[in-house]
Order: sequence, then C-alpha cells, then structure tokens
Amino acid sequence: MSAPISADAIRTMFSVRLSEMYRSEMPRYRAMLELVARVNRDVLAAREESEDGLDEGADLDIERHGAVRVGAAAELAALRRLFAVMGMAPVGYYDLSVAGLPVHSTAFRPVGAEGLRRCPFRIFVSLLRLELLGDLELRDEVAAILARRSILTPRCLALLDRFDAAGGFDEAEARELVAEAIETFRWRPAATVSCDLYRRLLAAHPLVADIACFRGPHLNHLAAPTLDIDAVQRALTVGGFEPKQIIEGPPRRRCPILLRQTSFKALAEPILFDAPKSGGAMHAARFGEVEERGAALTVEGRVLYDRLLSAALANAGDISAPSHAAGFGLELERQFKLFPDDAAELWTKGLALFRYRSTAEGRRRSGRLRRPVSIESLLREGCLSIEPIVYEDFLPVSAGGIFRSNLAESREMHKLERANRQSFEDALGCAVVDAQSLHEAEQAASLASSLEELGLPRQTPRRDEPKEGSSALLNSALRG
Ligand code: OOG
Ligand code: NI
Repeated sequence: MSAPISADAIRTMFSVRLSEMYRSEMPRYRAMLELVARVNRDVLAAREESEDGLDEGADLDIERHGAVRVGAAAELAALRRLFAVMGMAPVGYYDLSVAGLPVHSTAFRPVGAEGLRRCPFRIFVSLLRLELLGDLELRDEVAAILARRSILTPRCLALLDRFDAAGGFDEAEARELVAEAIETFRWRPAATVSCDLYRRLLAAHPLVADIACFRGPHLNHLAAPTLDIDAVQRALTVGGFEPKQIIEGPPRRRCPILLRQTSFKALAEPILFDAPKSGGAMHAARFGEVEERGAALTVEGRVLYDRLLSAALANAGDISAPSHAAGFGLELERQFKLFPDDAAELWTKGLALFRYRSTAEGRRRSGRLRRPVSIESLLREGCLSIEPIVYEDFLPVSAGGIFRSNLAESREMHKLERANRQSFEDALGCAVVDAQSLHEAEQAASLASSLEELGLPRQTPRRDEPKEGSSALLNSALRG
C-alpha cells in the first residue's frame, strides 16, 4: 500500500461517482439539479450575506444524501461494513411504522462536524420488516429470494477484507472499491422474479416489490441542498416536474429549523422479465429530492416541534384527500406560530442548539472578566458570539411523507406493530449512534473551548428569566 487515503476522501469520491451515475441514468434528475443550482445562484446574488439564515458554508454542488432499501439483516450488515470505509457510521433510528411503512431505518454519516464539512454526503438506509407481511407464504418466498442474492460484488467483498487486514487503503484501492460499490447501487431493469410474483409483491406492498425483485438495493434518490426550498418548489411546479404537494417539515420561517424536503415523483420505468410474454410491468421507485437544513433543536425544542406537527396533522384531516395539501399548509403555519422565530429567543428559551465562539473583544479582556459571569452576560457584552448548529439528521414523519409520495400507489399497512430498535441493531451488528447527543456535544465542546479562550471556568448556559429587551441585546451576539 502506498500513501494512505482518508475516509473523507473516499466518501467524496463515492458521492461524486454516485451522482454521475444517477445523473446519467436519470435525465430528469440532471434537469432538477440544474434548476436547483439556478435557484441557489439567485439566492446568493440576492443576499450577499444572510441575516438569519444558516450559512452552510459547504459546497452546494455536493448532494447531501442518497437513499437505498435492503431486505435482510445480512444486507444491512454488509452496507455497514462498506460505509465504514467511507467514514460513515449509523446515526439515529427511524421507526417508519409511525408513517404506516413496513421498514425501519438509519442514516450512515460522518459523526463529526469536521467530516461533514469535508464531505456532507450521507446515506439513508431502510431495512424491510418482513414480519409485517400478513401473507406467511409470501413472506417465506421473499425471504428465500433475498437469501439467494449477495448485494456486494465478490471483488468488493475481497477489497473489504483487504481493508480490514491492512487497516486502510491507498488511492488506487479506494478507486477500485468505489467503482465496485457503485455497481451495488446501479439500477438494473431486469427483475429476478417472474412478472406474476412481482405483481403479487406489489399488491402486498410496493416497498416489498421494490426491495425484493431486483438484483440489489438500487439508489432510489439523491437530495440536493438548496438555500430556498420554497423557490425550488415553485420552479419545479412551473417546470412540469410534478413535485410532491407538500414540503415536508416545518413551514417557512425567518430562522430555519431542522429540515425541509421536497421531491419530484418517482418515474415509472419498464421492468424486464425473463418471460417477455408475461404482460410486463412498470416500476416507480426512483426520484429526485431537494433539502434545506436549519437549526438543530434541544430536546425541549424537538418536543415542541413534534407536538405542533402532530396537531397540524390531526387538524388537517384525511391526508390522502386531494384538497388536503392547501389546508394542511395553512394549519401548519397556524400551529407553528407557537414556535419562536427569532434566534435570540430560541436561545433564551433553550429551544435550539448553538455553536459558541469567543470574540476578539472577549479574548482581549481574557483574564480580566469578572467572575462569576453568566453566559448570557458574556453574550450581551460581546465576549461570546453564537450561531445555530445545523441539523444533520432526518425526521421520521417527513421521511414517511417522502416514501409515500414516491410509491407506485400509497397503501398504508394498517396495524403495524411498533418498531423494534433492538432487532434493527441486531441486524446492523452494532448500536446506532444517538443523533441528539452528537448535536449537543458539539454545542458543549464549542462553549467549553470558548470559555477557555476567555480564561473562564466551564459552565452550562443558565437562562435567566427573559428580560425586557433581552432578545434585541442578544441578537447582536448572533453571527451573520
Ligand atoms: C427514503 C426516504 C427517506 C428522507 O430524505 O427523509 C429520505 C426512501 O425513500 O428510501 O430519504
Ligand atoms: Ni431523502
């Protein structure tokens, strides 16, 4: 092995190749990327420097995530091994039975802010919960099909063994691994089952057909980052992309929080069957997505988010009714009036997470700062500055919405048993990393190092009773 290559570099290589593959397989995705790039250019030109928005800073040309679905424990474990080489660990557990889907998921991603900055690519991986199929015979049939396939190429497996033995790769080995990995995620229109069985699985649930009838876990979408998802949504509509009716996530705000997502509908693609006379079928599974990220929330903030979202969903009625979208949008905005939309207030109320920095003024006064001194007064006096930490994970209700609007026919599985995190982790072969603690650790680490730079002992923020004018004063501590 010559000079070793970093996991971040391998992930960058992988995301670039995957995007090239998807763009060449799907002209409509390529067109969507051009549209998003246009919107982003306009936004950047309009606001040279953003006031309240998050400056993601990172390259807007790199997709933020992709997604695949696997059918069996061994397949999930194989992907874990592959993504580890690229510096991606399973973060978060998403129970999609809450959205009526027979899968549970995690997102493989870099765990540190530095890794995300070097290459923000993540991959959302869902595992089929076969035990939720009512038809026992069909269940056995699917299990047998999945047991026969191996989703990684033999060469890819050999390279992973070599990686484990050597503890790393050089550039040539990394290139070869990435080329092999791409094969796993390529769309192959040839079904591995008969047209009859495909139709039976589709009737059981479109996700079962998508996962079990092909050679492997084809990439089902990539998601491009945008600075203005509402502008993208309008442009997609005008451009005839038929985006989903509702942008998933919170409504438009001055201070973006969490994650907002939209997508264009999966295209129907012809499937090739062994017996051409069997009538044929079309498969709709592959689409394109756009995402806009906002601030990560504290546990309290997340509880408030979930509560307001549930209230909006409950009040807006039947989600499948054609008139639902407009009513839901209004209801969502009405509910979210209760979620403060001012960064200083988000700080004061302890709803969002922030990255702290010591200011030049603070460092100048280092050692001479009066003790004990509260974080709030350090912010007021301009010794510390804060900026929201970007939310780097996913949202189960939103993910459910993305899944549903891209399935051949949305068919909810009723009476789903609640998910089983333990069984997911058993399949994965390790525990998932807790997403909330990653974001909280980032806040804590930035505060600790800032205080150290000011020559002050560690402490956690204590929010005083909001005072008159407190937000306005704090606002000056917000960067941007
Ligand atoms: C994954 C859908 C979830 C997201 O962005 O929330 C997702 C899938 O369709 O397989 O990617
Ligand atoms: Ni997605």
